[in-house]
Amino acid sequence: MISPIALIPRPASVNPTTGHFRLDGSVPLVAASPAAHAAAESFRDLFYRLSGLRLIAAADSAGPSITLIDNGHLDPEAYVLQVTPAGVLIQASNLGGFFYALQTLLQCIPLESAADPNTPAWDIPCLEIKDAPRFAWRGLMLDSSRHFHPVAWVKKFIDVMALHKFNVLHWHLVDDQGWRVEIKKYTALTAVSAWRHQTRTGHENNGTDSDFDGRPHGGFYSQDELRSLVAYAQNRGVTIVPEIEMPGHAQAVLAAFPHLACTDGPFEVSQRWGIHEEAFCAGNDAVLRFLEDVLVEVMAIFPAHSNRSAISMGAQPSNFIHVGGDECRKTRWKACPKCQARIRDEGLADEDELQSWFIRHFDAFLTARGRRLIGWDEILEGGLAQNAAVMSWRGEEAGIEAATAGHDVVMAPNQKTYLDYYQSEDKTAEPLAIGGFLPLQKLYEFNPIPEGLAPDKAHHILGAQSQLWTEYMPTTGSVEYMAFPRATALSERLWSGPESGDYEDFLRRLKPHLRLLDRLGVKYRQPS
Ligand code: TNX
Repeated sequence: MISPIALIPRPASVNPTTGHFRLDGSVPLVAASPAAHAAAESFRDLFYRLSGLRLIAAADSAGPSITLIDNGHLDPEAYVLQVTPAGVLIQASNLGGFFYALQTLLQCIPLESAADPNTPAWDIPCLEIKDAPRFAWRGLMLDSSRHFHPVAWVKKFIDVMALHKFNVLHWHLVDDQGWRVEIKKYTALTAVSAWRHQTRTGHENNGTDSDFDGRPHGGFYSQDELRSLVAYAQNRGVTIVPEIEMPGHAQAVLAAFPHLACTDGPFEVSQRWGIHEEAFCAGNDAVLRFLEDVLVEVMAIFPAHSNRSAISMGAQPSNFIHVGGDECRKTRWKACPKCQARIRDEGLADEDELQSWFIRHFDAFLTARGRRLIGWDEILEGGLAQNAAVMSWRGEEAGIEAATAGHDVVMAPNQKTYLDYYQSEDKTAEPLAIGGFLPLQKLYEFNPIPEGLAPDKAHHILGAQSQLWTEYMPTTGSVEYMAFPRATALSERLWSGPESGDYEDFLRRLKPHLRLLDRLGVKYRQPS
């Protein structure tokens, strides 16, 4: 019995034909070009974990095979997948395209139907699929500062992202509660800033001062680990965009380097949530040099790709460096002689313009090194260099404003994409979350192109992403529970476009998809 195929995200076109192709241990995976080979290797690894069968790799084959061939006429990430009784043929022009074709093929394989686990064989229905993504930026943001995530789990997260054809992991590596990147020049960042003494329990807004768990928490990624993750992601079509927060969300850094603050300190790596008053001193040149040094090492870990003007993400390292820019309270700056002197010397109107000056400094620094700055939408306030890109999180207005002004934009509106919001209206039935209510269906109906944006500016919307802020996700299991299947719904909007698909049909296809997540051990929330 061949089960009906159910693909997520829905391909641009699916053409069923007659017959089936028998996949068993004798069928080689044939890849000639380096891009095809890299995609095939990643897939072999994934398929083995899902099915127990290690496909044979080959450079050519005379008999039935899964063959990957280069087709330079296809766009990056696009693919053609043909299953005939004689074999499987995949065409693409880059690693992403090959990998996505294999992911789609995976969803066509009725894994449950293998009769004998010792000699597995599956009948894949014949078909032809032509597919390409609607948006270039299909992202998830992971906050590994509020809670640290082990490298092995980050790899699992990348695997699950890749299964959904997500191609950007925006990695929030720095915040008040912990610094997670090894920086060779400033070892105190990992000796001190990566560790907090304990963590707030319960909700920040209704807890008391005694609500702390009394357990140290922390960790960091060595540069070697980060490089291996960049490569791991790249081989699965995923670009990692690192985020180094400035000038706010800096308390963990200030715990190790108090002289970079406006006031004397001492400061501690924060044990609680919410917006903090501490920030880098924007009037102190030592702050600029310190962050430049950090960015130099970050750029070396997350190297640029050669095609510097291209937006095309996925299967290549990131040209973008995210500098945060959100929620900087300027209280300290108002009372700081150095900040006030900077405002005077640079002819700035106020503290808002000081933040804008600060961000422009780093925009120039990154641009001079062939990189592009991206930041949360506060970076728009006070003006922004044209090349910089904006992540619209406080609703969609900032995205509209930025795109209208000619900036590239990634949509991340909190009410529509924040996965730290509750999944049910009955909050007592759910694990503690930050607040809000964002059900599966709302993500399924999310349109990355904001209403009210002039059609001739829509090309500035690179795509969108969901955010996994982890204040209230203490374990990797809780991240998985909050992420899936809501991110599954988002993946379809980003790959297939806002026009396609109705929710009931999505729910039907979601069932077999969740069985794949089961096989990967993802602790998703059962859709109600
Ligand atoms: C706001 S969104 C923040 C984060 C919090 C999040 C919680 C943004 C740029 N900043 O620091 O974790 O809300 O939802």
